[in-house]
Order: sequence, then C-alpha cells, then structure tokens
Amino acid sequence: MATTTQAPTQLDPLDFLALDALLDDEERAIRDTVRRFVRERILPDVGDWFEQGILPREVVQELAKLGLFGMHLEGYGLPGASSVAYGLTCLELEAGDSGVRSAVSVQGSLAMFAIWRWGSEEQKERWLPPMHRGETIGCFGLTEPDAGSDPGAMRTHARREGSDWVLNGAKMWITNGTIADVAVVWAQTDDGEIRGFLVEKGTPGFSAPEIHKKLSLRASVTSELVLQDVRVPGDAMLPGSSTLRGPLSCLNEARFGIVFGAVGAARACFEEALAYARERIVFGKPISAYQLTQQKLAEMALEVNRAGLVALHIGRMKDEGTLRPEHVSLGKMGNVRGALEVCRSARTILGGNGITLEYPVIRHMNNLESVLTYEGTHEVHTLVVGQALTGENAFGRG
Ligand code: TGC
Ligand code: FAD
Repeated sequence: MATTTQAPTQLDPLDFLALDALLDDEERAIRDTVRRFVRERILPDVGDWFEQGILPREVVQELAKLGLFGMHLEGYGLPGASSVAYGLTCLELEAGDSGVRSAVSVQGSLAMFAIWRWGSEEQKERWLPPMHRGETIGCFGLTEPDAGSDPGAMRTHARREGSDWVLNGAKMWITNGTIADVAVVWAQTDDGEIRGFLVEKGTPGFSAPEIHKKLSLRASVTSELVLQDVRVPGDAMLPGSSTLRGPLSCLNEARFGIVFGAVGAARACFEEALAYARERIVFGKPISAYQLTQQKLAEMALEVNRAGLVALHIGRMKDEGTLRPEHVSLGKMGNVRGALEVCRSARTILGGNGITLEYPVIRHMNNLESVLTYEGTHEVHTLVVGQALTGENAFGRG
C-alpha cells in the first residue's frame, strides 16, 4: 500500500502521529471537556497556586462537578467510564499540573478504589457516593517515614480491643491528608496481617499536619498522618483484604493514571517550547531555524508520541482485561522518565524564561521529580520489570 505523500508542514505538530484518530467519539468528548476545563480554569492561575503552595478547595469541587472522582468505577452511582477515557482525563489534567491530576488520582484511584475493591457493601454505600460528589475528600496512607519503597516494613500497628481497633503509627508524604475527611490507613495487625482502616477526620488521637518547604507538587497538599491510640469501630476496617496485595492493587490504578498523565506534562512543555522557538529571535533568526533546536524539538515530538502510543495501548489492554501490573510498571517508568527529559529540554529552549513561573515549563519539570518518585520510584519499577524478565527478585528481600 502506498504511503501518503503529504508535505511534512501539513502535519499537526501537536498530534504528529494522528493518535486522535485512534479514539472514539465518547473518548474524544470526555478529553475535550477536560481539556477545556484545564485551559479555562487551571492554566490562568496555576502558576500562582504553585507559588503560594495551594490547590484551592473550589477547584477540587469543580473537578467533582465534572464527575471525575472515581469516574472509571462502576455501581454506587459512579460513571463507569472506560479506562482509556479515565487515562485521557489524567493526561489533560496533568497538562495543567501534576497536582491537579494527583487530586483526582488520589481521590478516585486510591481512596475510592480501596473502598470499592476491598470494602463492605455498607462502606461502599456510605462513602462512595459522597466521595464522587466531592462532599467527602479521601486520602491514602501507605508510606511511612521509614517505609516507602518497601511498604511491607510498615510500623503502623492495629490492635484489636473488643470490637474496636486501636491504631498507632505515622504516615508520611500523604497527598490531601490535611484536607481529607477520611483517610484510608494501612496498618499491620498483631497477626501479621496488613489491613486498611477508614479513619475519619476529628477522631481523637488522629492529626494530619501539612508538609511545607516542597519545591515540587506545590499545587497539591502533602501531609503527615499521626495516629496516637486512635480508636475506630470494627466496621471501619476494610474486610476484603488482609495482605499487601490490598494496597498494592490500588497503586496499579493510580500508576495507570500516571502513564497517561506524564504524556500531558510532556505535551504541555513541548507545545510551549515549540511556540517559543518560533518567536524567539537570536543571532537574527528564530531559534527554531537552528539545527540544534530542531533536534531538541524532534526528540520531544518523538517522546510525546511514543509515550502517547504506549499509554493508549496500555489503556486498551486495561479495558480488554489483559493488563498486568508489570505492564503498568513499564509504562510508568518509560513515560515519566521521557516526560522529564522533554521538560528539561524545553526548559533549555526557553533560556532564562525557562526558570520562571511565568511559563509552565519549570513547574512541570519540578512536579515530575515527585512523579518519578511517588507511586513506586523509577528504580522500583525497573526491578518489577527486571523480575518479570528474568524471574529473579532483586529487591533485596524475598
Ligand atoms: P510482594 O511479596 O512482591 O507482594 C506482596 C503481595 O502483593 C501482590 N502484589 C501485587 N498485587 C497487585 N498489584 C501489584 N502491583 C502487586 N505487586 C505485588 C503479590 O502478588 C503478593 O500477593 P499475595 O497474595 O501473595 O500476598 O511484595 P514486596 O514487599 O516484595 O514488594 C514488592 C514491591 C517493591 C513491588 C512493592 O512493595 C511496591 O510496589 N513498592 C512501592 C511502593 C509504592 O509505590 N508506594 C506508593 C504509595 S501511594 C503514592 O505514592 C501516591 S502518590 C499520589 C498520586 O498517586 O498522585
Ligand atoms: P525510599 O524507599 O527511601 O527510596 C530512596 C531511594 O532508594 C529511591 O531512589 C529508591 O528508588 C531507592 N531504592 C529503594 N529500594 C531499592 C532497591 N531495592 N534497589 C535500588 N534502589 C532502591 N505515599 C502514600 O502512601 N500516599 C500518598 O498520597 C503519597 N503522596 C505523595 C506525594 C508526594 C508529593 C511525594 C513526594 C510522595 C508521596 N507518597 C505518597 C510517597 C511515595 O510513594 C514515596 O515517596 C515513594 O514510594 C518512595 O518512598 P521513599 O520516599 O521512602 O523512598
């Protein structure tokens, strides 16, 4: 079959491989709605929010109004959107800011998913509808000061007392912790089980101080969770899971969103760099006319399109039910690393303007340093893929 002979100048730089044609009408409609929201509601102010270290509560409510919290889950009044539609939503949100995507990821893929997958019928009916509507904000507490990559080393402890549970310990780096109405807290029991508990804001002994001085993910609340003899009733425990498989299953969901989200951050930086290169005159010519700049732009286009294809393929696999955690690890490690490279290269094209919040590039670049680390570090995903390839566990334990 003949290849098309259109001149390269007719290609859309922002959809070079025409990936748009691989989406159906519903996916495109959801994508366009979120893209418009980001353009109108996030982009004009997100630089200021980043500078101030806030994500306004009303923005969180607007995300809920759009129906994005738990959008890919079914039942209990949830939309049951496809995985690809959810992924595209994450992509467009992260083209705005990783913190905005994180708000949706943590609410829907971590806190709501934990209840949806491992909760009792009563817990699902009580919590999921108000969480979808944004009336109840959730967080997900797995990481501890001394147990991040290795959550099996957690020290947070749950002791049975009559029909109650008493929790002691601390969680670290918890997105939305300070603003959450309910925290999903993972703890080890006397029997060596790992259990999830729903801890409501205001429970005596429970506090969630905000972590300050971050230089990344600043338009997102990050917190500690402190639990000192926190007593919760027996029905606050998620009954469906008693091992690490419970929390790790939730991570698959959030990591999936990051596979797409990273493409959004990369695309935003590529778009900015391309526009800037065409306008910026140095040595009498736009810098887009120099080979070195064109090489950077071509590499960026390659990465944005490669990562977009990987994300879409992984999304289709998830919708077909063939996606495995190892696939998600491969997607997360490749797409986040690639996005960071795109953003760093874009930053060089912007010269001095590359380091100011007047442009989105350094904000995305700094955010991606967190994305590289959270939801499993680049190294952890490398070892997951390495184990899948060789059958050898190189984590140091197991
Ligand atoms: P291991 O012995 O391999 O496994 C224990 C049990 O879990 C099962 N399993 C999984 N199940 C579902 N999905 C996965 N991805 C799974 N990985 C393992 C496994 O089959 C086993 O099940 P069972 O039934 O036999 O008990 O566990 P390990 O302790 O050796 O750990 C493996 C490792 C290192 C891959 C895992 O611990 C890991 O992923 N570590 C990274 C931790 C991490 O990613 N934390 C993220 C915290 S949340 C966050 O960062 C939110 S950021 C905000 C945002 O998302 O926007
Ligand atoms: P460590 O585990 O101490 O790792 C330090 C370094 O050692 C890393 O480079 C790591 O890759 C490397 N390393 C570890 N093991 C190995 C090995 N076997 N071989 C080679 N290298 C290794 N957690 C939550 O539970 N909920 C949240 O909502 C949440 N939100 C977050 C938001 C932000 C902004 C950030 C920064 C983090 C968040 N986290 C959250 C925590 C995040 O998941 C952890 O930071 C991450 O899992 C890494 O854990 P750690 O920071 O303890 O690093």
